[in-house]
Amino acid sequence: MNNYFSIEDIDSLSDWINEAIEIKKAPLSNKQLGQNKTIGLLFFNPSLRTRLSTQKAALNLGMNVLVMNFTGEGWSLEHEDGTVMDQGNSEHVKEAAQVVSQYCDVLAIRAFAKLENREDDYSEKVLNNFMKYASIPIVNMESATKHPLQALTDAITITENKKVKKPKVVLSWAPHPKALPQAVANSFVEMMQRMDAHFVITHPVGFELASQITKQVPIDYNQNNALKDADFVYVKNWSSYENYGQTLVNDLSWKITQEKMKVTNNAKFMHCLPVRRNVVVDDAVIDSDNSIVIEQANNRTYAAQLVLKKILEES
Ligand code: AN0
Ligand code: CP
Repeated sequence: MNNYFSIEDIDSLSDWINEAIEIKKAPLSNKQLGQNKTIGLLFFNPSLRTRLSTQKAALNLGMNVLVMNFTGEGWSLEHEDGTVMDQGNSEHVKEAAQVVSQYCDVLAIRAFAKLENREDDYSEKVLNNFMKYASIPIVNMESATKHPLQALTDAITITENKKVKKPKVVLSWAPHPKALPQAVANSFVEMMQRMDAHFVITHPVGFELASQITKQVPIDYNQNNALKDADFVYVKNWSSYENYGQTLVNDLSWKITQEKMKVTNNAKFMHCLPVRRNVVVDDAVIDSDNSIVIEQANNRTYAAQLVLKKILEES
C-alpha cells in the first residue's frame, strides 16, 4: 500500500481488523520496522486523538516524528495551478510537498472541509495535491470528506465488542452548535457497508449524506424507530450536504438520552470525540457502562499503527 487516503485502500478488511487486534496485544513487537524512518504530521486544523495516537503509533514502530501545525505557524498554501500569487497565500503546495518529501519518509495530513463550496471540498484538492506533488506515501488524518483512520478504528471497536455475528448498528445524527463536516459520517457509512452488520442511518429530513456514499443503506427519519434493538449506537453531527454546509435546523430533541437508549438491545454508545456533553449526548449515557468512547479512542493508536506498518513493509 502506498497511500492511505480512503477505506478503499483496505484490501482485506477482516485481515486488517485481526492484525490490528494482534498489534494491540503486543504494540512494541515491530519496533525495528520504523528505525531511521521519519513521519511528518501536518495539521491544518486542531486535533487531540489523531495527533497523539498517530504519533504514538509511529513511536511504537520506532519511527521519528515531526509535527507541524499550519494553524498560525505554517505558510498559508496555494492549491490552484497558474495563480498569480499576489493575495494571501505565501507558498504553493507544489514546493511545500516536494520539500517535505525530502525531510520525511511518510507524510500524514489533516485538512478539514471548509464547508463553503461542495465541489471544492468533494474534489479533495488538498489531499490530492499532496498525493500528486509529494514523492512519499500520504496518510489521511481527516480530509474534506473522509476520516479513514477513524472508520478503521470503529470497525476494530465494533468487532471487539459485538456479541452476535451480525449486529444492528445505527448511525444517528445529533445536534451541534457549529456546522461540522460530513467526513466522519461518510467514512463510517462506507465502512459499515463493508462489515457484516444490519446498518441503519437516522437523521432529520434535509441531512441526507451524499447518495453516492449511502447507496442502498436504509434511512429512517424516526430516530426512536431506528434505535429499536440496536446493538451499537454511533452518534455524530454533520451539516447538510444538499444545502451545503448549512445547519438548517438544530433540533435538540435528537440528543441521545437514557430514555432513548432503553429501546435498544442494551446498545453500546460510540462517538469519535470530541463530543459536546448534554448537546449531543446526555452525561448519563456517555458516563454509563454502555459507553465505549474511551476504548474507541484507544483503538486509534492500533488503527494508525497497522496503516503505518503496512506502508513501511511495502516501502
Ligand atoms: C470534527 C468533525 O466533525 O469533522 C472532527 C471530528 C473527529 N469535529 C469537530 O470539529 C468538533
Ligand atoms: N476523533 C478524532 O479524530 O479526534 P481529534 O479531532 O481530536 O483528532
